[in-house]
Parts: sequence; C-alpha cells; structure tokens
Amino acid sequence: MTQYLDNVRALIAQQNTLLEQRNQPAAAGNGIYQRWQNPVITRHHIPVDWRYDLNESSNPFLMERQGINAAFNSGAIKLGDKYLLAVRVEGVDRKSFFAIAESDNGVDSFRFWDKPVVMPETENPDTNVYDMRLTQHQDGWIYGLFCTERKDLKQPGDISAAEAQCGIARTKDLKTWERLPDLITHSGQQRNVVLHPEFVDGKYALYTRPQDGFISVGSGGGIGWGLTESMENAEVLSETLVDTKVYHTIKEVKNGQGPAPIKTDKGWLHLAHGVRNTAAGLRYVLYMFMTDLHCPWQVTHRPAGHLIAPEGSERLGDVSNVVFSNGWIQDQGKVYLYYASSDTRLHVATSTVEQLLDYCMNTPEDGLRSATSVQARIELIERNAAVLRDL
Ligand code: M1P
Repeated sequence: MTQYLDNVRALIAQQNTLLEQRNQPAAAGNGIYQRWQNPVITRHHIPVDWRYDLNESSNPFLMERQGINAAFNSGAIKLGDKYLLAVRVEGVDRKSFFAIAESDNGVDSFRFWDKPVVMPETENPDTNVYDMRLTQHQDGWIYGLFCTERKDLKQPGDISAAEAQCGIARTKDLKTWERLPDLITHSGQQRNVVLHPEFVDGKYALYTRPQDGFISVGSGGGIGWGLTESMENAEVLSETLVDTKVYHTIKEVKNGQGPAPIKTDKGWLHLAHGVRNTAAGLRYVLYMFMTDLHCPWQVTHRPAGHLIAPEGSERLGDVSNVVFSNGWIQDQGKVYLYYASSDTRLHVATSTVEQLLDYCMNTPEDGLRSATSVQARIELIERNAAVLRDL
C-alpha cells in the first residue's frame, strides 16, 4: 500500500513539475507576433485523476485506465483576472469533450478545473463535440458555439459518413451550461460557426462555414455571414459570403473563421484558418483579415498569405501540417493568440492590437499571380534601398 501511494504521489509530482514550468518567448519574433517556447496545454496537462484509477484494489498495476490522446483547439476568454481556455480534450476513445483550464498570466501554468464540462445534450445526442468558440455577447451571456458531429443517417451503408452542425450553449461562468437547439441553416452542413459579439440591426450575427460534406466543403465553403432573431431558436435563412476560397492561395480548398473578431477603432480584426492541398495532404495555416467597423461582413483589408504556419515540432501530430485557432484574448491592447498544432497540443503567440492592425492594413494583398508578387517585392526592395545606403 505504501509503495502504491508513493507511486501515486510520484505521478502527481511529475505533473506538477510540468504545470509549474515557466514559459519564455521564443528567440526570434517577426515583428508581428511572438511565439512562446512551450506548448501551453498538452495531453500531459490533463489531471492525473481524470486518467488513472488511483485505487489499489481496483487498479493494482496503476494503469492509465482512461487515457487522453490530445488536448488542442481551444476557445479563450478572460474573466476577472483569469485567462480561461475551453480546451478540446480528446480521449483515447476518440471522443472529444470540453474542459476549462485557467492561468494567471495567459502564457503558462494552465491548470484544469476539477472536472470536465458537462455539456447538456439536445434530444438528438451528439456523437462528438469540439472546437468551441467563446463569445462574450452584448446581451450579457457568454455563448459557446461548437461543432456537433453525428452519424449521417442518410448514408447508412457508409460507416464513416458523418454530419457536422453547429451546437450552441450559453453560460455566465463556464461552469453551468444551458444547451440551446442547434443552429438551423439551409446549407448541407456547418462547422466553424462563430457568434459576432454585438447585435447587428438588432439581430444576432453569425460567421458560418457552409459545406456540402463532412470534410470536403464541396461547392460550398468560404466564411459566410447570416443573421438570426434569437439564439434560443437560432436560424439563419440566408448566408452571404464574407471571405471566399480562392484559387492558388492559402485558402484554396477551404477556410473558416477562428475566434470571434476583435473590435478596434479601425475595424474588426479577424483570425481564420486557410487550407490548401499538397502531395503530402492538406496544409492548414492561420491568416488574418479586417472588416468594416459598422459592416462586419465587408472585408476592408486582406494581407497576403499566412500569419502563422506550422513550424518545427508543430508540424507533426495526429493530423500533421496543421495550425488551427479558435481562441484569442485581447487584454488592454495585448493579444494572446492560442493556436493548436497538428491536432495534438496548444501553443500561445502574443502580439498587440497595434501590431495586428499595422500588419493587416499595411501588408500588400495577394495579387494572385507570380508577376504581381514580384512587383510588390521589387517595390519593397526599392523603398529599402535608401535605408540601406544610409546604414
Ligand atoms: O484536422 C484539421 C482541422 O479539421 C477541421 O477543420 P475544417 O472544418 O476547417 O477542415 C476540424 O475538425 C478541426 O477540428 C481540425 O483541427
């Protein structure tokens, strides 16, 4: 018994060492944002008592009975003085669930609350839930919009055929959740749906991602925009496209809104993911754009290419060559951008509203041809010539 308890203590001590590890900015930034060295959440951050049966009588070998496979795409919010993440935790059984992790500084020492979120179900139970976007709405509620996946019953012969829709829940404290009916749209499927934080024409506004299939967006796709009278029975009757897929760009195959946009006096800052195909499979990167302050469905600035692409060890994981973000926090002008790599772990990069505005407003757009890219680069070189001469 003593030895057994010593082993339990050792497990907890080992985890505490990880949780107490301080994070440092990575050596080189790029003037736009600063990556941090350590992932902020990994599967090893999941509490020991969520994974191990700690009773010698029922678990004499101290087995990890209910292992965790990954902890990644996370919604984010600051409440009071705490940075909170609604983490997508995936068990070894492939089921994802949400769990809240808390930190005092947003860059390290994230600790999970005592138990995972108990998300109520609708009368049509979810098979899998993931990728929650948290929006602190003008109406006083915090909404969590997430993907609910169920078997596609229209294709009973295809075991893998699934259907993605937008699940909706709301809370005041991230502890007690009220589940609302799933979003109704008139597109085939939906993923990456995000609630805009303010009313627009007295209605709730949603960024959508209409798609024909579960993985392929097919003829659909693009970041859409639609209004709904209520969130208690949310229905978007028509979607207009805010940001479309474009040939030979980082979002040629599909794209999706990341977290809810950040309001600035110059317009709304948006973070999104773009996907293109390669011989090695799909490549997911993060990109930004800005929309008009009064018409958030109208894009005003589109810096070319990606903001963040997978780098180094980020490139490898369950779904390699992926970065994905569904959470950022703006706090007194500082921005904490949480991004997951390769569907495996979560990182943070920091920036400021000022830097991200400068990036969006002053980075050239994609001219969509090699010749226009060369031209934009020559203009840069020529502007730099005078600086170099005077060095
Ligand atoms: O595997 C990469 C990502 O794939 C999906 O995103 P999208 O719908 O844009 O293709 C999601 O399953 C996401 O969770 C995942 O990170």
